[in-house]
Order: sequence, then structure tokens, then C-alpha cells
Amino acid sequence: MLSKDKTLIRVLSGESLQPPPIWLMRQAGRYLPEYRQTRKQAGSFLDLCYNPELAVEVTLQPIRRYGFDASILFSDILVVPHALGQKLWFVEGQGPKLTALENAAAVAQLDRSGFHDRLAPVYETVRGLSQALPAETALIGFSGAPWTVASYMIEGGSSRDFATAKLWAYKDPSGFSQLIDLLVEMTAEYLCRQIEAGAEVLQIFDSWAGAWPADQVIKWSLQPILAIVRAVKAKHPHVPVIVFPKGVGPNYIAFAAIEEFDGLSLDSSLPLGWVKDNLAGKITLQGNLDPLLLVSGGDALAAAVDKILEIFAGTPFIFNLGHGIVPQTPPEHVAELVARVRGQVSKAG
Ligand code: 1CP
Repeated sequence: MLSKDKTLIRVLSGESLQPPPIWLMRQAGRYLPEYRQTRKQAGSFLDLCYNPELAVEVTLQPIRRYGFDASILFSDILVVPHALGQKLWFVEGQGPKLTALENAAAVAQLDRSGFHDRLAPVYETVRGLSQALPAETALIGFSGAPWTVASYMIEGGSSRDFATAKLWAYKDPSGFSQLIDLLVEMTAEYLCRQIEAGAEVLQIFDSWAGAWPADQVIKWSLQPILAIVRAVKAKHPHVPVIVFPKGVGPNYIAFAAIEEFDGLSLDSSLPLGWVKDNLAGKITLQGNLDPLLLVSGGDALAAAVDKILEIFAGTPFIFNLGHGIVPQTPPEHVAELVARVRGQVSKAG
């Protein structure tokens, strides 16, 4: 099957499909028993990311179970700082930890020379997937956006308020820009290599874009992402890119207006009526079921799914969550969701 005939790629080029294609952020992961088993076999989470055979296996697990229309490379956004020589480790129950970058001098010491060598196993995973996936399943490559990745590099891990990273940007914008510019350049190269290994669509995750006031969203989220997309499209003009600027509220309008973006992933906070009035028809939309509805299941899930399907009917749309699947999600609820989106069960009430 040609890549342009896959449902995900058709909607990203502006077609509306009924039923819409469906995939879910974090569709591989701890909610699946087979993932937990492979993860144990790999050792640590990072060992799994850098083991092409096992990374291919965990990427395929949700495809086998649910037949999603797209598969997303199994890796993490933080392999980019790791490949720049920053120390990275994952603590069970706490998430990622990095040795925090404190200033522009530390940025200058990051090592770009070994970048693609360190990421070679990720490229091999993409090559393995493009061989192993069913013909109708699109392969999505991804990266974090510069701001979200920089926030982990500066805070040394997850953060509640991003105070250290934001204060650096406010007090020393030119030093902070050096880090953002480095991430723009290296992320663009990283995504080009994923395409060259077989990725057919890209998604750029700016999970913490909503940490900024509205004007700063343009400067530190939209503009760096646009610089990456321009650099990637200069080499690979036909590969569609989905952007996820989580939490930016009315600034979603600014993202929808960017010609270089092909898809916009919506978080669950956006009112569907507002989305219909302000975004529908401008760009292919993706989203935005609350991941906790997938935990609850039942009537609440069915009603929310039907409402999303109704609002987006007749527009280019990809069914997804508003953020990643959470570990406590019952796998059978995911099966119910897929059946409902595909019209294989009767409508609620
Ligand atoms: O214990 C485990 O097995 C690790 C859990 C886990 C998994 C399954 C982490 C740690 N990362 C991942 C995989 C992952 N991460 C994927 C793979 C493919 C898929 O979607 O199926 C992707 C696309 C990511 C991207 C990612 N990592 C983001 C952006 C998307 C999002 O969820 O906002 C972010 C912010 C990260 C950082 C990260 N990785 C892992 C954790 C626990 C975190 C921290 C999250 C936080 O700060 O709240």
C-alpha cells in the first residue's frame, strides 16, 4: 500500500473520513501486561528505548491488540538531551531525572559530535517498524518541542511550575535562546533521520507549552516548532507534521494559521463548541478525549466519544486523547473505544 493511501495520511492532506482514523498517545506502555513483561526483559526503561528488537515489539503490541490506524515509534522525548551528552536516568514512580543545566556555559559544553551515533538504535527501530507494520498502518516518528525538552534539561526532571526554566528565559533570554536554537537544529536533524529510516508522519510534542503567558507561547513554543518544521520540510516537503501545543488555550488559533503545520492535536481542556467555531476547517484536528474517561469507561466514555464524533463529522479529523493514556487504564476500555469510533456498537442513549 502506498503511504498516501493510508487513512492517517489522507486526513492530514485534508480529506474527511467516516469513521476517522484512530491512534492514542502513549498507546504502548504500562497499561498493557505484555508491555510490562517486555520492559522487565529489557532492564531499564532507557535500555528498552535503545534496544531496537524490543522497542519494535512494544510498538507493535497495541497494533496487534486494537488495529490502530497509526503506530508511534517507541522512544522518549528525552533521548535528545541524552544524545547531547546530558546524564539521564528514570526513577521508578518518579519519572525522569537529568543533571540540570544551569547556564549558557553548560549549554556550550553539550556534545553534538556523538549525537546520531547515540541515536542509531532509534533509527534502527524505525527501520524495523517500517518492515514489520501492517500495510495499512502509518508510522509516526516524533520528538519533543524545544521548550518542553529544555524544561527537563534545566529543571533536572519533571516540574510543577517550571520556575527555574522560565526565570532563566526572562532574565537571560539570549543565553536561553542558545539552548532553544541548539534544540531546534538537532531536533530537525533527528526528525529528518527518522523520515529517512521510514517514518511517514511526524508529531512534535510541546506538552508544557501551557506554562507560558500567551505572548511567550509564540516566542518559545510556536516559533521554535515552526523553525524545526521548516528545516525538515526543506528536505522532506511531503511528510505531514502534527503539532501538540498542550494547554495554550486561545493560542491554538495561532497554531492553526501556520501553513507549514498539517495537523493540530487538541488537549482535553478545549470546549468543543469553541473548537468548531475557531479551528475546524483551518487544519486537520486530532484529539481530544480526556484520558481519565478511558479509565472510567461506561456511559461517561460512550457519551463523550459520541459527542466528539458528532462535532468533527465531515471535517478532516483524527480520533485521539487530549494527552497520553495513563497506566491504570483497563485494556478492555481501549477495545470498547476503538469499536465505538469505528461504529461497531450502537450509539448511547
Ligand atoms: O516505566 C516506564 O515504562 C516508562 C513510562 C514511559 C513510557 C511508556 C515514559 C517515561 N516514556 C514512555 C514512552 C513515550 N514517551 C512515548 C512512546 C510511544 C507511545 O506514545 O506509545 C512518547 C511519544 C513519549 C513522549 C514523552 N515523554 C513526552 C511527551 C508526551 C506527553 O506525554 O506529554 C514527555 C513529556 C515525556 C517525558 C517522560 N517520559 C517518561 C515519563 C514518566 C515522562 C515524564 C512525564 C512528566 O513529566 O509528567
